[in-house]
Amino acid sequence: MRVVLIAPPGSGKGTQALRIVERYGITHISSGDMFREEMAGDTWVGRRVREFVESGDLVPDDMVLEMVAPRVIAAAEAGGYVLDGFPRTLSQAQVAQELAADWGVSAHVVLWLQADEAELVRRLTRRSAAEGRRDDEEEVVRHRLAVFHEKTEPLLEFYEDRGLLARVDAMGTMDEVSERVFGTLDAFRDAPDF
Ligand code: B4P
Repeated sequence: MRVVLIAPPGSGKGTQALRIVERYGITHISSGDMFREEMAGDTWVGRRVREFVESGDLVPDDMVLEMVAPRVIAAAEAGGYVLDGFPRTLSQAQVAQELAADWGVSAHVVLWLQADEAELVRRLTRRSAAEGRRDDEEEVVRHRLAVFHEKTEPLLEFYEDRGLLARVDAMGTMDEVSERVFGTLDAFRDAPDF
């Protein structure tokens, strides 16, 4: 199964991705986790992306694609993937679609998690207090949401036009959201090539 998960910050993208991995036995690819690991290791990549991540801006497309593309191909060969946080711009989506088609690893479905903005801010500021992620501070969260509206929301139409989009209500508890996610993905289980 090959799934793309797109959602505003705080909607439970990373949370639900881990549950999808557990249920369907596919590989989790989180661009955000990759960048945080590079930052924690103070690598060359980590030093370059830090200013973008901590201010809530997007990392430049070429750096993202370089990191994600080989992992997507490897994961598809190993049985499938859930892409968590990628693509996030129209140009990432276009390049990803061409590459995936060339390699025969295109996504089966794009899940779009939706939640009220006030709830998103509440969840992330709670995580900020618990984990101290700098990009979860309220001011940065509001900037990340603005970036999401401007840069990522156009992907809604991109995937809708291609018949890949499935919207999921991300309000409620994590278990309630998982039930809706699984309800959507289970329907694809009998599709060819799954
Ligand atoms: P991400 O790591 O993708 O950031 P995120 O949107 O915060 O997702 P996360 O998975 O952590 O949070 P979730 O909603 O699950 O990216 C971080 C940064 O990396 C970006 O800002 C950007 O700079 C860079 N980046 C990443 N990918 C990029 C790309 N493709 N292009 C360019 N730049 C890129 O969970 C949030 C909180 O809510 C958690 O504490 C969770 O426990 C809680 N929660 C979840 N579901 C809940 C529920 N139902 N009820 C209550 N709480 C819930």
